[in-house]
Amino acid sequence: MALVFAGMAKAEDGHQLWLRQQPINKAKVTGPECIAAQELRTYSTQNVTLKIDATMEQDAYCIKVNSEQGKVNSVISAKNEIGLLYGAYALLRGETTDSEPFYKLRILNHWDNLNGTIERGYAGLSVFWKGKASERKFHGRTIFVEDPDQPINAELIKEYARANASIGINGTVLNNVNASPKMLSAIYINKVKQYADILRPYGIKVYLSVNFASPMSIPAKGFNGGKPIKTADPLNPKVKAWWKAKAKEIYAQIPDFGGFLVKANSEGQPGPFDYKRTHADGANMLADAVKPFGGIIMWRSFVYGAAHSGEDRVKQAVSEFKDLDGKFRDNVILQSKNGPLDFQPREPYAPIFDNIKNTKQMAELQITQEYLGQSRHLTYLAPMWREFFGFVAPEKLVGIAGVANIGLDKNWCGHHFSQANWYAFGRLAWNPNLTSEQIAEEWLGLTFNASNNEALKSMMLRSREACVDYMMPIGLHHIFAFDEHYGPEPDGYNAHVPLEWCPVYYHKANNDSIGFDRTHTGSNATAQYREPYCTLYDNINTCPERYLLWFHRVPWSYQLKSGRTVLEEMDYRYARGVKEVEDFIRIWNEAKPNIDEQRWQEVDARLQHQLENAKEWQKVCMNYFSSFTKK
Ligand code: GCW
Repeated sequence: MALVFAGMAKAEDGHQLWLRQQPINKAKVTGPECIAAQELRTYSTQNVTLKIDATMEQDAYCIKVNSEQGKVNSVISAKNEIGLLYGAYALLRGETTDSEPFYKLRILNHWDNLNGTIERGYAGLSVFWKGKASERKFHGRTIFVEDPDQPINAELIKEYARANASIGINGTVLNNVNASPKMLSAIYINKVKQYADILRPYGIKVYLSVNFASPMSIPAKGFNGGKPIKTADPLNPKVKAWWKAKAKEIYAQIPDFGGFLVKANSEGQPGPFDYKRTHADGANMLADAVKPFGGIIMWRSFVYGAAHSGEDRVKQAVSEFKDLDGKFRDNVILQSKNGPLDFQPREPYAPIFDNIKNTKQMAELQITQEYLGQSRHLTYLAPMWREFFGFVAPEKLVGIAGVANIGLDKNWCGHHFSQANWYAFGRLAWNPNLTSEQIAEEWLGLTFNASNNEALKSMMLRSREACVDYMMPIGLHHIFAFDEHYGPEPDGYNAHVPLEWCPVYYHKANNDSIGFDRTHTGSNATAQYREPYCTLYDNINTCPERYLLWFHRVPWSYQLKSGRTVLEEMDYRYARGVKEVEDFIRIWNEAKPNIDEQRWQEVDARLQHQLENAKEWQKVCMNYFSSFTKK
């Protein structure tokens, strides 16, 4: 018989995320019977009274801890059961303060396809959509097709709901922004309703990404005899009527449906521009359709290659949207990525946040580490998001969206430490003023019982900067291998794809110089920034060196503040990045006695891989860039 010793680390596979408490089942909980009560009864070490206080703000909670004669009795008050639930999770985390969320909209964006695959997903297939393997193959690879007959996995979605509620996330977009029109077909709306029913008690609303041309291929209930129509022109009365009928059809099943997220006229997606209409025409038409039901439209500004094709890509969002500012309905929110290009390890902030003043805005952060080592590198993203909030005041925004890193992998995120990014996203959406350090400490405590392990915390806090160093230091950007966005390909050029997808377009290295001149002598992207940044970035002497090659083109002989030339500085930074990963491995080794076996091994294997990758980046990039100076 196997002996189990008290206190021996139990095997863990990470599926519990940061919710690893063992049931205690001793607490007395009084007040309304709800999920908060169940959670506290199961996991709390103290007795708790739950109180509804209708005067409180939505989602806010108030915790009072009373200790009498060695017995702890807490009181949690909130406006409704959802607020109580947030309070319950806070109490279970050991918080004893009052709190209310900074943002009303704290939304995950899943780039999940109906066939079960996930665009930029690195943790297995979709938790929402299941496909089946088709008989056809593409270059030897299995192709998945939709299979709406597959039942949903209600248990897993309940776990998903609980995890999100525990960090305050209150909305989720269930499908890819590169949206299939089929998402809006009756059979899938029915599935969305099933998800909404599971998520509702956890305070999570569902939203959908929509394909702007949906009216051309999908019927809307009670409209046009069940036939699609021939256009998606937003000013066409039939199109307006189609979307109104579709909204009615959705809300009949999901009365608290959140609304639509739209990627239009970007990377091949249809949109209003196809009919010579503006983004405002498109967004407002949809806004009118969901308005009677309280819905919103999140319209993405990630648009390039449409009306301003050919212009420096980082300028195009402002060019497309600036003149439309103030022309959107009040239930439209413009959703923009934190940087002007595309979720690079480091970008300056996106100047669209400066240029749009009379339209509601949301930031889109990417939790899935598309360009930061995916689920194979340990890269803690809170410092990157906090950096963004240093430029774009949280008050400027009405909400935060995060591109999810969740899949069917046992531990949800592929890398155990990628869970920290999901966690950090939720915590920052609740309170963007929390520090990266606080969040790391909290997460380490809950996930590894290691809240006061300074070394692990420092590893997390240094990891994003290390990634910048070993991938693309001093303002280099987008020098990734085509499509996978994983390894290095600084010489990447392909005549068959848009130039804006090619690494050489971004660094422009030749025998004399390197960098993209985005100052007034070049593309003048600096002019899109508010002061003092406009002047600061435009002038090479004041431009922070972390953005040097993003904004400036310099000769190879250019000396940085360190006294090193550009190439020497690169050499120094790539090496520094590699050394950092070596140090992470050392730290992880030292933590071994305190970490359960399986998770330790899995993280260790990934760290070894990360080190190999970092060395590869160093080698490939240094070989390539030094070749110019040797000619
Ligand atoms: O980051 C790029 C990705 C695409 C993505 C696109 C977008 C969903 O490489 O995969 O498509 O951005 O954000 O729309």
